[in-house]
This record gives sequence, C-alpha cells and structure tokens, in this order.
Amino acid sequence: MPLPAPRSSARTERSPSDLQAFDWDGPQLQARAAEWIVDIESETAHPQLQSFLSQYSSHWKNPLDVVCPESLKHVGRRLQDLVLGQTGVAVLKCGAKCSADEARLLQIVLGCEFGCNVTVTPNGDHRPLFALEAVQDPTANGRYSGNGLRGNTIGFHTDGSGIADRNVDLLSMLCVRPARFGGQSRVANAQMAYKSLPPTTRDELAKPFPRESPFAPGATDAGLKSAPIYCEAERNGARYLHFSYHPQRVRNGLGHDMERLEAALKSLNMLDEALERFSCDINLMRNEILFVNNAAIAHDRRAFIDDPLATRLLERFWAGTLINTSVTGGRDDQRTLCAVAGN
Ligand SMILES: O=C(O)CCC(=O)C(=O)O
Ligand SMILES: [Fe+2]
Repeated sequence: MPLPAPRSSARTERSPSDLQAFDWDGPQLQARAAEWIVDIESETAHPQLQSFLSQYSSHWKNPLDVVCPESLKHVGRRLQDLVLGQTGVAVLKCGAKCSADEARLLQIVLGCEFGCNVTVTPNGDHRPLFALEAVQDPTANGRYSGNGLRGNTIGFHTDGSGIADRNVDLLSMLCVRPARFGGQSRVANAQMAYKSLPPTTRDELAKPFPRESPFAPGATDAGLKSAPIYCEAERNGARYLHFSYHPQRVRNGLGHDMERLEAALKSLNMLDEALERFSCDINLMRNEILFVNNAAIAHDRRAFIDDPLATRLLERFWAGTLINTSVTGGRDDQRTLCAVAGN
C-alpha cells in the first residue's frame, strides 16, 4: 500500500532561503512549534504503525533484531532534517493510545536512524535506555553522579561532555511520566549564544577545557577528557560550531589552575548567561520524545517536585559513535549497538 505523503505543516511555508540551520532565539523557536512538533499519528498510516508496534513493543529491551519499517522511515528522515539541519530540536508526539513500551520502541528505532546506540546504562537495569528519575541513591550505587537522578537544577549542558570514549551526537528523552510540579525541559541555541559573545570570550572558550567525568567524580588525574567548549566543525556540508559543555563538570575540571581560573570563570559565566538568553522551555508531556542535536544545542530542565505515588520518569537515549572501544572499560556499563539497517 503506498504511504501517504508526510503532512508537513509550517515547513512548507518557509522558502528554502529561509531555512538557515539553528537560527532561533527562544521566542522564535516557540513561534515555529508547528514545524518541529511532529505528530506520529498524522505522519504514518495507522494500521502499519499499529502492527509494527504490537509485533515489536516487547522487544524494546533487546532491539537488535528490530529494523525501522518503511512506514516509519520518513518520520526518521523528517526528524533528521529538523535536528541535524534546521532547528536542532524536535518533539515527536507518540499519541495518547501508545503504551510506554511502544513509545520506548519508537524512541530506540527512530534514534538509531541517527547513528549507533551509545547510551550508557547501569548493567543491573537490563535495559537499553537510561532512566532519568529522582532516586534515593543519586550515584546509582556509585556509578554515576549525574544530575538527572535528582530533582534539582542542572544548568545548560550537552550530554557526554566529560566522557572520553564516545561522541554523543543525538540525545533523546521520552517522557513516561511528567513531574507533579516543574521539571520542564529546556533547550538553548548554543550557536546563537556564541555569536552574541565578545571576541575575547569566544577565544577563551575555544581553548581546551578539562572535564570531570560523571562516572569518575572527583578524579583529578591527567586522564580527564580535555576539549574546547566551541570548535568549528562541518557536517553534511554545513558549518557549525561544535559545542561540548557541562557547567559544573567544566568548572570542576579547572581545579586549581590559578593562571587560568579568573579568565576562564568569567567566560563560563558569560556563556551561561548567553545560553539563557537564547533558550526556550518545552513542556514535555507523556508519550512525547524530545530529540536534540547534542553537538549544536544545549539542554537543561527546571527543578521539580514529584508526586510520591507517580514520580517523574524520562528515558534517555544517545546516538553517536564510539571513539575507542578498547578503552570503554567500566564493567558496570552496558552498551547496546543498534543493528538497524542504513546507519
Ligand atoms: O531530567 C531531565 O530532564 C534531563 C536530565 C539531563 O539532562 C541529564 O541528566 O543529563
Ligand atoms: Fe543532559
């Protein structure tokens, strides 16, 4: 049966010359919501989607044998167009009738269209998605000190900025349960933020910064990953500024480098302010997946307070590349590589 043509909305109203990558501030991104909020039910023939989901939803924990069906490929392409070359951000609405496992399957299958699954999860979880949920032991038994396991604020950051063995190109987060109060996702345009900074600050942010690793908090040895916060890059013929940053981990990584400290901290504070100026809140609701270009756009979330009987739960996926599999170490980490054709 031929597929219905994707029903794109505002995208068709913008002429090609308007389509500049990552050219928004917060209010502009909001105004373009019809372009980057994608409703799977209006994009895909219902019976085909339904039969794929009912056949494979129980496979989401071991998705190696799941291949993105033709009926979903164009949704994957639409998400890639948006995330890699247009807004850098997209939300996929999976629909009210979708079960949590069906939404997880969609997240993995569509996420793997961006690259390999390089999500790091605690082995004991036996699942390919990282559960972002406020837990009693926010270190996940000492394995991870990330903010996602607490209800506090984080600050605009990119994921994987302190991890040396992989590039995280795409981040996606599925909302299984929103918080009772707060917890809204936030995105900031790191490209526009950079352009708003004075040249001395830009120069400072182009120098290598050591970063604390979320899997080895407190380590101060020479093994820390060191990389510039901004560096020029090119992808698919488009030039952009590769952004890699976590406010706390970069500051902790500076340690006692007194020579650098004053100028570096001044630049980091200016960067944080600039990211705020180019940011937008996204109120992710149940069964919605936020896709973020992790090399160009920063993300954050508001502090939250849980309903004790139904705690906030987001599930995180990373697509990207492993840099050197011989040093991935960490017996507690599980890595699931996707086997989806066409990556
Ligand atoms: O809890 C969230 O919404 C996001 C958490 C996050 O960005 C992280 O842990 O890296
Ligand atoms: Fe994050």
